[in-house]
Amino acid sequence: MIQSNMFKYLGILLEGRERFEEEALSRLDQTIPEDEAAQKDENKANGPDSCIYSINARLKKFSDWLLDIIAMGDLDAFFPAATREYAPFVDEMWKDPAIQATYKRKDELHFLPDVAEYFLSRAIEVSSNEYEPSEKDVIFAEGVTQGNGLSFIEFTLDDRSPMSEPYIDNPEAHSQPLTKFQLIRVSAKGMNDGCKWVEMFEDVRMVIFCVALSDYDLVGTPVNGNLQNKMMQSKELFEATIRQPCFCDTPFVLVLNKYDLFEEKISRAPLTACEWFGDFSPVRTQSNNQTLAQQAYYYVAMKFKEAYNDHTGRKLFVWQARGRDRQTVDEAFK
Ligand SMILES: Nc1nc2c(ncn2[C@@H]2O[C@H](COP(=O)(O)OP(=O)(O)OP(=O)(O)O)[C@@H](O)[C@H]2O)c(=O)[nH]1
Ligand SMILES: [Mg+2]
Repeated sequence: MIQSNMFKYLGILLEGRERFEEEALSRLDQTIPEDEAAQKDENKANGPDSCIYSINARLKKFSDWLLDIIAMGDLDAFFPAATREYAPFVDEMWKDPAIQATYKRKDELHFLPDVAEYFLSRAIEVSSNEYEPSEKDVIFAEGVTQGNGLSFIEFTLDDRSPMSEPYIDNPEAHSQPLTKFQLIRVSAKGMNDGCKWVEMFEDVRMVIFCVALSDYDLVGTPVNGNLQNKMMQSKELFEATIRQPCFCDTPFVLVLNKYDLFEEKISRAPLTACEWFGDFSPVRTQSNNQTLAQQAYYYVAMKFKEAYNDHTGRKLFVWQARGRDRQTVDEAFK
């Protein structure tokens, strides 16, 4: 998955490079005075024009090949099988000044995830036959949770609060067994498929619904050909889940994840980009020390709480997390 994704990221960069090169060259054309342009036309045989986004002929050949494969939807037929063979190209490409210049404009490459650099900059290591993803690599990898299947993990958590347990006075408190938890992961895709098997979960003690806060201005994968905002997709799934008759007595916890990305983008992309959040109006007063991100977070939490309360008459527990930061996830579980 990590190896195939690396070629997907490279493809997005190469497509961006082509676009930026075209734009830059056409701008150059327009700025060249007429007499020079006439001379340039005569000299065309001397080779193509170039700019900072241009790559050498060998890399261009590889780029054309990869982009063709991606356009045909054949990436999976080649990768990860051919990863090792093409790793030197990926490495060379990533280090090429044209790709680095393209990467500098990553904000304009909407489909390029922030992990692209993390993996592309280690192309040789990641492509080796001996490559064993570290825990961090797995946390950073995309698509690990995309299957429709269910998966689960069992864990214990020291959920005894140091405030309520007299730790020092009562050393026996330590020897009490910790509560065991079983976390079952249900992907959004699985939930969308009619939810027939959701009744299997009738006896779960709690539903943890996870939403990426940073989805508010993103477009999701089209459902029945319709493009839809990712936060709206989450809202619909949330509403469909809380309406499941088998969850009528089950408490819900909402984890609002990707707070770091949310914080980073909220000042450049307004929260109102999502139609559900159309009436968000941050307050800026001297007595209000909350940052824009904090205010936006509380507003989003409130929207979900309202939706939950309207339907169930109960209170929704909301927590904020940054999935790459273990501590915030542990706190959410506690
Ligand atoms: N910055 C940041 N990244 C996160 C956080 N939680 C998970 N990720 C990253 O999100 C990616 C998970 O990717 P995907 O498998 O595409 O899942 P997703 O992005 O949650 O969901 P999709 O909308 O289906 O793409 C990995 O790169 C994770 O490291 C977070 O709180 N902050
Ligand atoms: Mg993703």
